[in-house]
Amino acid sequence: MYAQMVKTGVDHVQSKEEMSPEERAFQDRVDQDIKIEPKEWMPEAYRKTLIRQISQHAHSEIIGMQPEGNWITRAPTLERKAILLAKVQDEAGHGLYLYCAAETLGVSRDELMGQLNSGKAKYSSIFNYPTLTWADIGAIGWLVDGAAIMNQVPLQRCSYGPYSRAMIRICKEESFHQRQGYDIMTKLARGTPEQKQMAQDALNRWWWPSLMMFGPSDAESVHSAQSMRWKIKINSNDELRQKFVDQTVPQAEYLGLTVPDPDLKWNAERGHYDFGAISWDEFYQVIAGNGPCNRDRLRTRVKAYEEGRWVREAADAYAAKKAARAKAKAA
Ligand code: BYC
Repeated sequence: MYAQMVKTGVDHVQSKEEMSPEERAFQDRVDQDIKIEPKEWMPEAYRKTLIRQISQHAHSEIIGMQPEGNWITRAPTLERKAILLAKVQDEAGHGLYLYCAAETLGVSRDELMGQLNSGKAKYSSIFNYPTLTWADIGAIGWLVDGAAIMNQVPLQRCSYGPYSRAMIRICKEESFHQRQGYDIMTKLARGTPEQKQMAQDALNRWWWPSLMMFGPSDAESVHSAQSMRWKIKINSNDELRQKFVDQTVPQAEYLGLTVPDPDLKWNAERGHYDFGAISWDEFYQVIAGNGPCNRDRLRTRVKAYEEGRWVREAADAYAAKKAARAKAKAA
């Protein structure tokens, strides 16, 4: 429905018998957990699927700097400000590792930036929601980074070497991000009744969008089956969403906060929490560009890109000068 670019999906997963000898040898390597490296042969759809996923991930990190950046000047203490600054800078770094990993697949940074700035590329739905109070910074760290870790820890084992190695580094930083968010929530939840209410309000607004981060249900997920076969994805969207709920509900209880879901309850038989229906209509609206902040996020990104043009031009001019000097010296 709102899936573009690469057509993979449940109906398109090839059996080994249907594969060419090259494809079969490739699948065998993936099955044996041998990493695929940039110069090696790979099916074109594998390459395109990786570019799609890695670049969407990179764009999410870059756009994800905006909702938190909004609070850097208003952080309540110098320490909180320094921590938030460091976190937002980490997101920029994650974006850069991921763009580099995507570039190893033969796509240029300019092309990827063009896709983001023109609104053609997707980035995580979660970053199209506003950060209205300081408690939102706590909720993002706790819930959004918590969801990101749930999704990204298994990706450290993905089949593509550069992506897998980027994820190892990113995950180390994400766990610090999650802890700083939970620390903010803990302080607020144990603070004045007004502060506790702020924390509850942030949980109310970020809970459902955080569950949507994992993507459509398995039955609706176009890419999951093929991506899991190639180990570009390790777990399905619903598996990770369930793990996230199971891990996060006790954390909310510890804070004395209420998860905004009347249908949430422990199911002893399944050994998991049952939870209420997700508003998929809202999710599809957000990823189609109609969330509360989509236009604002894109406008800010394009402005930052234009304002950085002189830096890119200066770097290019310096590189050209250096190359000309080296050539003259060699002659
Ligand atoms: N938002 O077949 P499906 C972060 C799209 S950053 C928007 O299940 P797939 C962080 C999907 O792209 C968080 N779009 O797709 C940063 C596809 O559309 P296209 C980002 C979504 O790829 C800063 C269509 O729906 N993390 O952690 O198998 C601060 C069908 O879905 C979303 C990553 O990117 C969504 N939530 O699975 C804090 C991790 N969900 O492309 C934190 C790597 C689905 O066909 N990515 N769509 O037009 C993944 O693991 C997978 O790409 C997803 C989606 C699970 C996100």
